[in-house]
Amino acid sequence: MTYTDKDGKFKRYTVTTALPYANGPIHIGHMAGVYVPADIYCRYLRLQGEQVFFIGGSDEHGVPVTIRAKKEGCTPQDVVDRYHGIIKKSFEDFGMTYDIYSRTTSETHRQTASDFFVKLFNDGKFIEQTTQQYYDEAEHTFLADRYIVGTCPVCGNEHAYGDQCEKCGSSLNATDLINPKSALSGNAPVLKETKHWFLPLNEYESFLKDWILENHKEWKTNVYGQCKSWLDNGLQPRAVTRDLDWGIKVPVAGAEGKVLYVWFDAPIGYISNTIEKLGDKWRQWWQDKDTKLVHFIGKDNIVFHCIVFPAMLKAHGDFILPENVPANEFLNLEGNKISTSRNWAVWLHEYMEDFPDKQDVLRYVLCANAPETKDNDFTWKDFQTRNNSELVAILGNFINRTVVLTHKYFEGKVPACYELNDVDKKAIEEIATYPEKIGTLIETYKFRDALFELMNLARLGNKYLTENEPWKTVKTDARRTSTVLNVSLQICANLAVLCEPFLPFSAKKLQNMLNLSVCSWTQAGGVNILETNHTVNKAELLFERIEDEAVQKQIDKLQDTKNKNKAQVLQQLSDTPTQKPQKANISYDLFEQMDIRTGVIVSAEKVAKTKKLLKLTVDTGIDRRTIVSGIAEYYSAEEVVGKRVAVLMNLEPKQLKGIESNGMILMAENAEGELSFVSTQKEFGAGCEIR
Ligand code: B3M
Ligand code: ZN
Repeated sequence: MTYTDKDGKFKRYTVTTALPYANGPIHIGHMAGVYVPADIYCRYLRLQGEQVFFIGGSDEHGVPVTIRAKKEGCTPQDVVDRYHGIIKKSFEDFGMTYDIYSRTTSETHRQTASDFFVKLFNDGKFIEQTTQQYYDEAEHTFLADRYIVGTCPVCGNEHAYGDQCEKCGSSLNATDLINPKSALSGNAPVLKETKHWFLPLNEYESFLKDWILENHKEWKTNVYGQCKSWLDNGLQPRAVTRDLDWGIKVPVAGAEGKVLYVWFDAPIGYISNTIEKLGDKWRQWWQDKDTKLVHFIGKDNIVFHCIVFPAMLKAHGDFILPENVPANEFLNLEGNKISTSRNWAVWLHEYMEDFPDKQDVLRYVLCANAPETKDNDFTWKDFQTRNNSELVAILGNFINRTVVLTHKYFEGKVPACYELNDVDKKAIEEIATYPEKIGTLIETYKFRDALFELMNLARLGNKYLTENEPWKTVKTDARRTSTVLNVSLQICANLAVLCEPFLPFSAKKLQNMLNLSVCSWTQAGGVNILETNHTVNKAELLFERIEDEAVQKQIDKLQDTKNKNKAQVLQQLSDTPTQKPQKANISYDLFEQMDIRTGVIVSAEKVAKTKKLLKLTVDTGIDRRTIVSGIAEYYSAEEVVGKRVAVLMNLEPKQLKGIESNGMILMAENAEGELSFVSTQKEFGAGCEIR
C-alpha cells in the first residue's frame, strides 16, 4: 500500500530547499522554516519507496556577500568559501539527506545560468531598458539597492535599504528613499543612466493567474494569498541584470561591468546542481511531467519561487513547474525577531558544541513549533519542556520500559503473542491507522500535526503498557505478560520506522536496539514486524533530561547579547557629534507660558508649489486645527497620517502660502539637518499636556 499521490500521478520527486546566502552561518529560523520540513518530506518519500532527488546549495552571489566582504576586509570569494563550509557542515551534522549540496560559484552553475540567459536573450524574451540608477561618484560605481540607505517613506525608519525597510517590512525602490546615502562613501548618490535586461513579467500575468489562482487553490493560504496580491496588483518587468562586479558576467556583447541579478541565477542553481550530480540524467528531474517539483522556502522568497522563477521556466520552455511551494512564516527567538546583525539567533554550529549528539532534540522542537501558518516563537524553556516531558517522558520512557521488561522476563527475546482480548484488539486497530495518518499529514505539508500524531502513537504505547501491567500478570498469567510485551514491542518497532523522518538519529539507535534491519513505511501499521524469539538488544537511553543549568546558560548567553547590543547603541549615542551650544537661560514663568500637548495627525497634503511644506490637520484633544509644517523633505503626506506628535499650541497664528497655521509641530533635528517627529514613549492619545 502506498500513500503518496494516491492517484499515482508522479513517478519521482524533485525537492529543493532555498539556497542560503553564504554570508553567515545557519540558525534555527532557517532550520524551522525550510530545512527540517524538507528533510522530513524527503526521508518520508524514500521510506515510501519513492524516487527522490533532494537539492541544496549555497547562494554565493548577490550584494549581501559583497557587503560582508567589505565589512571584513576580504574578498567575496573568501567570504563564500568560509560560510559555504560552515553551512554545509551544519547541514551534515543535522542529518540533512541531500543528494547534492553544491554552490553557485561552481563552474557548472556559471555555465548553466549563462546558457539559460542566452537562450532567453536569443529567443527575444527580454526587453532592454535604459533606466536611471543611483551612482556613487566618489567610488565610480553604480549602487546596488542594498548599498543605498535612507529614510523609509512608509515608517520613517532612518536606516532603510534601497530594496527594503527592515523595520516595517515594506519593499522599496531605491528612488523611494528620503535622503538617500551611499553606504560606500556616505555621499548622496546621483542618478545616472544605465542599460539593463528585463523579464517582462506582465506578459506572464495571465498564465500565472491561471496556473496559480485557478489550478493551485490547494497551496497554503499564506502562499496563495501572497501570490494573489502580487497578481491582483499587476506585474511589472523585472531587471535580471545588475551593475556589479561580483556575480556571473552577463554573457552577451555590450554588457561589460554587468552581472546576472542574483535572483536570476540562484534558482537556476537547483538545475545546475542536478546537472553537476547526474550529468545527462538531469533532464528527467526537471523536464519530465511525471516528476513532481516541490520548493521549500521561507515566506520572504515566495514571489521569486511562485512568480519570477516559474515565469523564467515558462519563457525558456521545456521545464516542469513546481507542484507546490510550501513556504513557512518566520521563527522568532525569545520574543524577538531573529537578527544576524544583532547576533540574535541560535546558530547551529554553536548548538552542536553546547548540545553534542542532541540534533534530534532541536529537530523535534523546531518541527513541533514550526511557523507553518503564522510566525512562532522559540524559547529555551519550551525547548527544555519539550525534551523532558515529551521526548524523555513519553517516547523514550515507553521504549525503555518495554525493552527493559523484555530483558527482565524474556531474556531479550520477543515473547509470543497468545489470545488477544478486546483491549489488545482495540490497540492493534488503532496502531494500524498511524502510517496513513502521519503520511497524509506529511504529504500535505502539515509537519507539526504529523509529529503530534507520531507522539500519540507513543502515548498509546505508554497507556497500553500501564493499563495492562505486565509486571503484575507475570506471576499469575505469564501468557498475558508475553502477549502484552509482544504488542508493546511491535509498537516500538512501528515507532522505529515512523519516527525516522523526524528523528533520524534516534530512529537509528532504536532500530539498532530492536535489531530491526529492513525499514520501510509499508512495514509499519502491523503488529508482526518483530518475529517471536527475535533478539532485541539491551535498553539504551534515547533521550536524556536537560537540566535547568544547561538552559540557563543559553538564556544568559542571549542576555549577554542583549547587553552588548545595548552598550553599542549607547556608544553610538556618545559618538554623535555635539550639537549647537546651549541657549541662554529663561525663567520658569516663560516656560510655563508655553502650552505644549500631544496631538495626532489626522490628514495631510502637500502645499502646492513648495518643496518643504505639508498642510496638516491635527487632533489636539480640544480641536482639530490646521498646522503648516516644513517637513515635506523628510515625510510624505501619506505616511504622517496617524503619527503621534508634540504640538506647541499657543504660538501665534501665521499665514504660510495663504494658509493660516495654528501652532507648531515640534521636531528633533540631527547633525545632518534631518528632521524627526517627537512623540511620547508610551502610546498616549491626543491632548496630554507636555511639561
Ligand atoms: N539566498 C535568499 C535567502 O536566503 C536566497 C534564496 C535563494 S533560493 C534560490 O533567503
Ligand atoms: Zn519602514
